[in-house]
Amino acid sequence: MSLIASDHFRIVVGLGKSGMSLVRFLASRGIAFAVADTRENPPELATLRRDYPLVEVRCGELDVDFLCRADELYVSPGLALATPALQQAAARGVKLSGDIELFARNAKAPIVAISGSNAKSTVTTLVGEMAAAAGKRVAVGGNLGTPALDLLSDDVELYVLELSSFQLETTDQLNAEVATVLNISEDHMDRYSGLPAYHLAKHRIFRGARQVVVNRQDALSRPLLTEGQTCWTFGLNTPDFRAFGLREENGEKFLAFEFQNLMPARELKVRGAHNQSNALAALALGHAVGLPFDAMLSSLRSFTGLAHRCQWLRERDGVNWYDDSKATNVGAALAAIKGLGADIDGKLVLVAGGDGKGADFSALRAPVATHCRAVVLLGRDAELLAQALGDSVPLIRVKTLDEAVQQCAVLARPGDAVLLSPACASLDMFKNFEERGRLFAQAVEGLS
Ligand code: T26
Repeated sequence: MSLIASDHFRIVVGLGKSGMSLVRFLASRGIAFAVADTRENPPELATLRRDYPLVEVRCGELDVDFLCRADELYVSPGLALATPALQQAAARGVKLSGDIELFARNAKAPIVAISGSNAKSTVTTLVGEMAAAAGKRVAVGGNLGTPALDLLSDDVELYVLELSSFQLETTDQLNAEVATVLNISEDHMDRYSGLPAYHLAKHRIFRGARQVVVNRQDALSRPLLTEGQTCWTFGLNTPDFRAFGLREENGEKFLAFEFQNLMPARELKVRGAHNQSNALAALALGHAVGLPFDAMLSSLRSFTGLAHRCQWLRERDGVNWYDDSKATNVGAALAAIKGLGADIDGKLVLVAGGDGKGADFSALRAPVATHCRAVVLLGRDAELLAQALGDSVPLIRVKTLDEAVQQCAVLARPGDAVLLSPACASLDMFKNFEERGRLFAQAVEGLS
């Protein structure tokens, strides 16, 4: 790994999980590179020093002259492209790229690419399970699980990738076999100038795609240009040509493709309209890459949902407890509040709050007023949530998750459900939403 300035020298900017996958990829191909990170002690530093002791690493404030030794930078999704040092390097002719761009250039099998503000992990997991059930050698990852570059293998027949807007910002040409933006609602407003900029980043997923899947009930999911691309759609209404949807027959709802019923919606183990929509999206994506319906339907029948995604924890004194820690934005919390709220006899006791990332919480007010007995608030943006919710429902402020669980146990009555669905990121108090969910579940388990 020489440090000679040349046309073929790369710098990995950001040494987390995906940064380390870039290091492994570049090293294995004999490509010269160095590593930079704005943090003094990035997460994978010890691993890098152990496995690649000769690679140069620069920690702390980014040095533009150093960055300009590279012809291409692979920028972490955790670092804003607007960072001045990156923009200065770009102005001096350095290309800003990312791990997904490098993946796309090297993948030999078709790619199913999935983005959206919500449900992308669920749909990615479903399509992966469908492909496996169909006997395909499938590799699943990206923004969930394994970083994309670690999936690359000549044995793989199909890649299924979950992609975030930040990963797509550094991707020029994904060339997916089929791409989708499942839905768009406000998220990450601390990193974008507004919804249009966030929308634009997500829609880069369609670049070079041969087929697209569109949500009929979300106009923002529709790519601007589809000439030459095959377009499939999904939605909860009745399907037409090239469309997946719900059809009612003799009072029973069926998942359906065009004019053919596929299976009764009640056979899904996951509840709520949004989960029917997720199943239809997965069917559309799987169908686009030629998966047979029998394998896809058997995967749908056995799917019980992801951890921390409206996950049932226990029943105690007639109260059911749910962990929806993965609800890191308003849209996700709305789906849970409306979905679970409509499904229970009693009311919801909601636990919400954390890092709101500049979100507008006002859309929560009406459904919270309808479905919630009380809301327990915690975290950095608890007061912003309190302002948005107003006096529509009793609000209880707490400092810790343990305290939240104690309060909920007192507030909830038989028939009610307690729902952790924060509408916020967890990073103000926790390592990530998984840790937040685990600690909630632990506290719930600890109740007598
Ligand atoms: O878990 C939660 O509660 C919420 C997580 C969200 O709301 O979606 N996550 C992000 O917004 C998010 C997380 C966005 C990552 C982009 C990337 C990562 C990977 N996770 C995080 C921080 C990679 C790098 C960094 C930090 C860097 S890189 C660099 S150079 N200097 C840095 C919530 O500081």
